[in-house]
Amino acid sequence: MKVLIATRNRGKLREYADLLADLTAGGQPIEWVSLADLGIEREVEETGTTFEENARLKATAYARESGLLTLADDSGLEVDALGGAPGVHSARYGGPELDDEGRYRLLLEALKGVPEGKRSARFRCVVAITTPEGELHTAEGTCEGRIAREPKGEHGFGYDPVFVVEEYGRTMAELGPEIKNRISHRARALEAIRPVLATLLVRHAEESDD
Ligand code: ITT
Repeated sequence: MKVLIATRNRGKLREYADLLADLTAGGQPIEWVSLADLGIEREVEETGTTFEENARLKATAYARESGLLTLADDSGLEVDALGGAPGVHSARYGGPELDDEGRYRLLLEALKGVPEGKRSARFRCVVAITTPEGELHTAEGTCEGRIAREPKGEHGFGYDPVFVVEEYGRTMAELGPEIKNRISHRARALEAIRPVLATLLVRHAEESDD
C-alpha cells in the first residue's frame, strides 16, 4: 500500500523515512512515496496564519491530487525575542533568494546583542494526516531551546546549526539524526498522531484488499 509523505523539503523527507520505518499496515509493508516520486509539481499556497492551518491545506490538497492516504507537516522556529518570528514564515525568512545558511545567518544578525537569557526559542510542528475521502487529523509537537551565537554541527537542515537544545546544551545539528528523531518537534508530533495513523493504515490496507 502506498502512503504519500507530502513535502518538498528533503530534510523532512529523510526524517520521516526514519521515523516511520517501523510502521506496517496491519502486517503489510507500506510503500512511502514522496511528491517527487509521484511527479506532483503543484505548489500549495501556504496562506494560513498558523502551522495547523497550513498543515491542513497541504495534506488536503495533496491527498486530493494523489488519491492516497497523505501525511504533511507545517513547521518552523519561534524566537521569543522576535515576537515569535519567523514562525510560519520560517521557510521564506529573508526572501526567496536565501538558502538555509542565509536564513540562519540573518537570524543571528537579528539577535546580535541579545543576551543569553533572552535567546529562548522553540521548533514547532503540526502533522496533518488526510484520507482521500477528506477525513483529517492533526497533532502538534514542540522542542524547546535557544538560539546560539554561531552555527555549529553538520547534521539536519534548516535552522538546526543555530538551535541549541536546552536538555543537551548542543545544537540540533551537533546532536545528529538518532537523538533528533527522539526529541524533535517532528518526532513528538508524529508520536502524538501515531495511534490514529496506525488505525488509518489498517483500515486502508483492508479496503485495498477488497
Ligand atoms: P514543505 O512545505 O514542502 O513540507 P517547507 O520547507 O516549505 O517544505 P514548511 O513550510 O513547513 O516546509 O517550513 C518549514 C521551515 O522551518 C523549514 O524550511 C526550515 O527552515 C524550518 N524547520 C522546520 N523544521 C525544522 C527542523 O527540524 N530543523 C531545522 N529547521 C526546521
